[in-house]
Amino acid sequence: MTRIVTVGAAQLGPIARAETRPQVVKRLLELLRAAKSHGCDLAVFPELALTTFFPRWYFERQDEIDAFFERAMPSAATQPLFDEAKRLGIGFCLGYAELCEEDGRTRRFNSAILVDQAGRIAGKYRKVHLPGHAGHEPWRRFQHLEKRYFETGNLGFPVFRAFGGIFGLCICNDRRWPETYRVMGLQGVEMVLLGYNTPVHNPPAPEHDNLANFHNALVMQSGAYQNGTWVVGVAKAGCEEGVEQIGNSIVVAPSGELVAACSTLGDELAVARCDLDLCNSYKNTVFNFARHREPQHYGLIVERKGAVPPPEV
Ligand code: ING
Repeated sequence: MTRIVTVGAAQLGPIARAETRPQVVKRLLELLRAAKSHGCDLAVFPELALTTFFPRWYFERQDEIDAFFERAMPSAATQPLFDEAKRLGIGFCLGYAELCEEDGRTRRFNSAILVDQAGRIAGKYRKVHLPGHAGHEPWRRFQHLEKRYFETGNLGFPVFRAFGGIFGLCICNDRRWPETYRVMGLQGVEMVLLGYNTPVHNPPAPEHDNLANFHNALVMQSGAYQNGTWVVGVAKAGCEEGVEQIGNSIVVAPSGELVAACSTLGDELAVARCDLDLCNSYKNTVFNFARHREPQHYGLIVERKGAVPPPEV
């Protein structure tokens, strides 16, 4: 029996700083209902999907920063999303800023959850690769202060059994690092879900700006193919508080092929019917880790490079 999961990439256009949680949740509900009407088993929302991408600004007061965080999940603002998803029998993936008390202290993470069709939280992830900088850097056109506002995720890269398969979560910059997919690939992941807020302009490397969309697709297509997994990447897109963010939300097959894409920079749903068994066409052949992968040799290559003196010139 084939294991088809119909997934909706639920891209969001800009979220203004002044937009309230209820106003944003209303947009999420519209996309969730559209996903259900298109036969989706789950809808994937972007990173930090409840607010504007606030790490673009330097804040000093903690109360100003904490206004962007959720103290519970579901929170009062997101309960309607959980209720409607359960009523419709559709799951979802949601990125949000998490504020919690853990190990006797207040913690803040850039987090994402996977909610199943019964409205239960089936998986949770906290962003590991926090890009940008920790201090105010006024030379930048805009800041990227994730290292200031979030701790590094402390949950690793787990995978979860849901929707009849093995699912994994990551967030934004995580998608640029091959280790992200490989750690989940070694756990047999069949579908990786991720959201992102990606400015077109990267202040430290403006020469990359024209390749922003190419790099976005490149990293997800390679991660998918090299680990025999589906990858769903969903943008918060458009000009958000004066910062142009890429769209280019996509669904990538284990072959590395793009099977669905958004074409606007606004709220848009791209739908794909994904056969999870297609993963085996790669996991059992080209990327059969048990047969072909040689981790015992990888460290030697690094050691040899370090130990061997440079050739006499
Ligand atoms: N955003 C960006 C991302 O990794 C970035 C940061 C932009 C890195 C451009 C490199 C180039 O897509 C987040 N939120 O990680």
